[in-house]
Amino acid sequence: MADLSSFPITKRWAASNPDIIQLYSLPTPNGVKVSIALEELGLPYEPHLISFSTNDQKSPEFVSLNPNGRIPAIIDPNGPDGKPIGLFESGAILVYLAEKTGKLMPRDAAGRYETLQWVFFQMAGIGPMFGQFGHFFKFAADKVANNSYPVERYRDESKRLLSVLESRLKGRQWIMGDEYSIADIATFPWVRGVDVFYGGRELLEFASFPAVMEWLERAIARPASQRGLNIPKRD
Ligand SMILES: N[C@@H](CCC(=O)N[C@@H](CS)C(=O)NCC(=O)O)C(=O)O
Repeated sequence: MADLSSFPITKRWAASNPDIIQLYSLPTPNGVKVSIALEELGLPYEPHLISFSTNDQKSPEFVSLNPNGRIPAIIDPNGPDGKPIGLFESGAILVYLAEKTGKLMPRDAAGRYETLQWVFFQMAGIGPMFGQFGHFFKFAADKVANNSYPVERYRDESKRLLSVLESRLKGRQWIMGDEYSIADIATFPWVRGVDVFYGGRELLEFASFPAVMEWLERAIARPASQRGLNIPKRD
């Protein structure tokens, strides 16, 4: 049986099966990337709910695994060289899982770099910009009631990013063509989330991005997405 005692997070969120991947998360756009990938890959794992209502993500135990105090994070007891590894940053976790299994990423070098390029596009562009849009449009709307600039700035940048995605998806089933990959898994939860969590569908003019909308529907409909979108279960 794997010994995870060197990871202080396991003192607060105990592993009932330390031989399988431990996932510390919440079903947010960044969190579900990892549960969806794990479901797609069929890897056994144990989800632990990190609750924002009790600020679990800032607790010393959680921060011992992710010093940035944000979900998702994992421990894989069977990491490189058979040793346990802890990881945070959803993009890094997706790349790790793809490389561990040889799935969800093209095998050839050029296809691999192209996939990484789109994963980074999500991590550096779509995630942060959609997140700021949601913050000003929904969560801090009262603070910017007399200043339309923040919502306009992030609305315009989000729409611009959606148009980049639209051009990429026109004539393609998935971001990498016929092959479903971690680039799709990184990206679709954010496009869904900007609608479901922030109510931004109209303001971002979703209807003007038909290829993105069809791709989003296809991605959400996958059985692994249906499961992963609700893992870990909220209280
Ligand atoms: N770049 C990070 C971002 C993680 C992130 O921002 N997670 C959010 C949830 S989607 C979070 O933990 N927020 C809690 C907080 O900021 O305290 C990743 O992709 O893993």
